[in-house]
Amino acid sequence: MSIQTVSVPDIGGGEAEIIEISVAVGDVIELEQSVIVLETDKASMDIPSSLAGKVTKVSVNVGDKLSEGDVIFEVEAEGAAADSEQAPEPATKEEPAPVAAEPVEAVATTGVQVVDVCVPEGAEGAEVIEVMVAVGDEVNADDSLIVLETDKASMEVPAPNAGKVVSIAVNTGDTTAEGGVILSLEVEGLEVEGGVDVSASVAEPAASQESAKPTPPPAIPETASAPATSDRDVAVISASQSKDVYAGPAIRKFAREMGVNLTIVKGTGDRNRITKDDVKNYVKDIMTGKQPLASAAPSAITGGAGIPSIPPVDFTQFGDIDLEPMTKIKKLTAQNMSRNWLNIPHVTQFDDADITDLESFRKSLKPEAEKRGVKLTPLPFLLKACAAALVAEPSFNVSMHHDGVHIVHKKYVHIGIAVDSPAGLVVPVIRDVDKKGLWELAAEFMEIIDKARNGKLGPKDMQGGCFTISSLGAMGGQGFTPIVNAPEVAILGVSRAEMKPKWNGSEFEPRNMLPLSLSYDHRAVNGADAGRFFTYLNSVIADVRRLLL
Ligand code: CAO
Repeated sequence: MSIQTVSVPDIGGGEAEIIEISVAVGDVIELEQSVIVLETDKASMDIPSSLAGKVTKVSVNVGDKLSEGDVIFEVEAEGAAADSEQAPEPATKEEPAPVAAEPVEAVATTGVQVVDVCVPEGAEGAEVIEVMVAVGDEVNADDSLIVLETDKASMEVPAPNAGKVVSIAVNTGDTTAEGGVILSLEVEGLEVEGGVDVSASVAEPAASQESAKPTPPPAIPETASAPATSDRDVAVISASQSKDVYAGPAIRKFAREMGVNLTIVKGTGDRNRITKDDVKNYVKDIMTGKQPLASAAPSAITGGAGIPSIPPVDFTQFGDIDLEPMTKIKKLTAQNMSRNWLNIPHVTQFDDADITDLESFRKSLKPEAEKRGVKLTPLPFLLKACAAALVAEPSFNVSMHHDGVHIVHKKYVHIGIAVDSPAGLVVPVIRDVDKKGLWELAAEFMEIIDKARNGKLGPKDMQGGCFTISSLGAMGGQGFTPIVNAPEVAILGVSRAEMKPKWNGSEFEPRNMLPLSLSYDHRAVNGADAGRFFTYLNSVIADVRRLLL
């Protein structure tokens, strides 16, 4: 027994990315057992082990870019017969490693040519499992045209040139014949020996097609060869690429770009193969809320919990019901609440603020408020107090950056107010609260509530908040746990004030106490930040003269 390395064999030049690793330290592997899957933008290939034995070290990670000779893993080899220099080639013998139709060689005349794209050598007898284009489609060179499949491999046949699809000779389910035409492309500005400009020679399409036919592709060697990896090669997907996902490289790449986990996408293609439309529809369903958010690809920040959805219930089996369509705002609120609840680790802290003095001050201002035409509820005072606390505790005026590794420190103080409107819950934002006086805030507060209740808020009126106040004080309740309005850092829940006995050091005194609950994003701030903010806030509410300090 000796420790030997298994390296990347000849993969046709260039680099390929590891998309799957099927071995781990301690695994006992067999000769030619698939150990990793490499992928370029056009091809996926299983890399088999050149050695049998026990894996002692894996030197690569998913996402690494590898090229020929790079070490994949070390193995305590059984016997020392093979070494990495004698690695079996990545494509298995039975699998075709076909090559796509070559682009037409530039030789003589130019014009509009009709180019037939033919079944690549080695792919005869394969089944057409997906036709990815339609007549009239404009394609770029290397765009995938059809997907062929044998019992061992799937392959995408790319366009040899950019052009327009003028006819398609195959259907899903067809079995391909050697050299058979797959489809014809109208290609512009091509120089082809003996080529005929079809725009001037439509009467003889056959001749045009014949003369413009691409150079036959090079033969596929009988024995296994290096996998097709050049840009114009056919993508070969081993059936073992992933036990759970049935999709071609182009779809896998597309899914990765969209951040979609293919294992949860339902394939509608032949034998449940995942098509590009399946991925697009999946994303569309997530965006429109048809698909539960929990099954989306896990984000870098959350780690993804994979929450199972609630099974559907037929309520009519329990009695009569009415089914009311949700308003747009209610649907959005439902989505946002679920998103915020699932993504943000909430902590909620409770306290009672003494508003005895604030209330007597507010009541003393009522005549003046009437003269000014504003209604002075406790809310404008709370706005002012929250702004002061955000200024005094800047570590709390922050947001989690969407990259998950930065904190955004804000030099502005914009505060949202949750308003219960006939259409649903909306949160208009009052800007620069710290710079505004009480009367100005009271007037603006009335104005935005009026806009909110009459459905007059624009998207900009509801953006940019640092913090939200949600008051259920007029309705009652002793406390609640509000949900943070992402990307804001926190939300203050305000419940109904009531007279309570408070110990003043020598006796119990009746004081008007306002129950407050502060929910915050524990990714962005710690309990200590929240504690300092909350204590300062309560001190300002208890003695509004502190706002002058
Ligand atoms: N305790 C006792 N009384 C209170 C109070 C409190 N915490 N807050 C307000 N009040 C009183 C007001 O002073 C007013 O009485 P007066 O007319 O005698 O002064 C009365 O209750 C009615 O107030 P209001 O509702 O007209 O005004 P507001 O400023 O308190 O609230 C608004 C405005 C828009 C915040 C509120 O109407 C609203 O829509 N709240 C819903 C918030 C919500 O749904 N949040 C979601 C919950 S989950 O996050």
